[in-house]
Amino acid sequence: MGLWIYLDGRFVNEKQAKISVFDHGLLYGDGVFEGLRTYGGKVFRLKEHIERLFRSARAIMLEIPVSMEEMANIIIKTLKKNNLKDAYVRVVITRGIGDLGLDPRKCPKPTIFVIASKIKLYPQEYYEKGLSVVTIATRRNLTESINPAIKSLNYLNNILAKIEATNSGAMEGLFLNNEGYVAECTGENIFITVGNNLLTPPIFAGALDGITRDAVIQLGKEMGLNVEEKLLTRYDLYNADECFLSGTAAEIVPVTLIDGRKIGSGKIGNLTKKIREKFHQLTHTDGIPI
Ligand code: PXG
Repeated sequence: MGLWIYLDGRFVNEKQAKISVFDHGLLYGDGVFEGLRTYGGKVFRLKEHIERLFRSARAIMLEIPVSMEEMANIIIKTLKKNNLKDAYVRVVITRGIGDLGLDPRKCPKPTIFVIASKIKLYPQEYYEKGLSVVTIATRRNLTESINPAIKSLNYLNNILAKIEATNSGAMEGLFLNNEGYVAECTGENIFITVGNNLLTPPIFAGALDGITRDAVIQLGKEMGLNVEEKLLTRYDLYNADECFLSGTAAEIVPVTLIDGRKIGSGKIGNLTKKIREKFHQLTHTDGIPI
C-alpha cells in the first residue's frame, strides 16, 4: 500500500515517488517548503501556510507554477486521497531539474511534491515533564545572509544546531542571533511568561514568522495577557516564570530546563497548560474542512 504522494501533477505511490539527482532542491537545497497539520478532518491555517510559502518563494525568486487556490486544492486532494483526518502535510517546491552549476535560470520547471503523513518530534512524556534546552554555539543565520523568515530547503543551520543539542544531551537547541539575542529553537519559536507578560522575540531577531506563534499571540491577548514581541537575552529566559516552544510539528511544548537552569518551578507552568489547552480547542474549531 503506502502513501499516495502528489508529485508534479499526479499521485504516485511513495515507492515510486522519486525525483531527479539533477534537481536543484537536492543539489543545492534550492527551494522552499511548508509544514501544515490537520485536526479532525480540518486543515489548520491553510491560507496562512500557503501565503507564507509564496512569500518564501518570492524571496528566492522562485515562481510557483500554480496559483494559491490550486495549491490549496492540491493539499486537500492529497489528504483526501490518503484518507487522512489527523495528518502532517509537507509541501515542497524545488527549483527543479537543471545542469550542474548553481544558475537557477537553467532550471525551467519547479518540482512540486506534497506528502501527507504523520510527525512526532518528541516522545509524549516531554509534553508533560518539559524539554531541556541548551544554547548552541552555532548562531542563527544572519537575516542579511539567509533570512530565517524564508522557509527554505537549506536547513543545515538548523541541523547543525540539532546535532549540537543532541551531543550535549538536550532535547532542543536554542539559537541566538549574531548579537547574542534569543532567536528561536531548531524548528520552533520560543515564548516566556513573566507574571502577566507573554514574551517572544521579534521576527527580526532571526526567527521564522511561525503560524503557531501567531496563534499563541492571539490566544494570549484573548486571555488578557500582556503580549509583547521583545528582544530577549538568555538572562531573561533563565529568570522567566515559564517557557514553552511553539510549532506546527511540535505544537506547544513546555521547557523546564535551559542550560542547566530550572525554569520557574522546574515543572510545566499553569499559563503554558492553559495556552496549550486553548490552542488544542482552536485547532479543533478553526480550519478548512478536507
Ligand atoms: N522555526 C523554524 C526554524 C521552523 O522550521 C517553526 C519555527 C515553527 O513555525 P510554524 O509555522 O510551524 O508554527 C518552524 C517549523 C518539518 C518540520 O520537517 C518543519 C518545521 C519544524 C520541524 C519540522 O516539516 N518548521
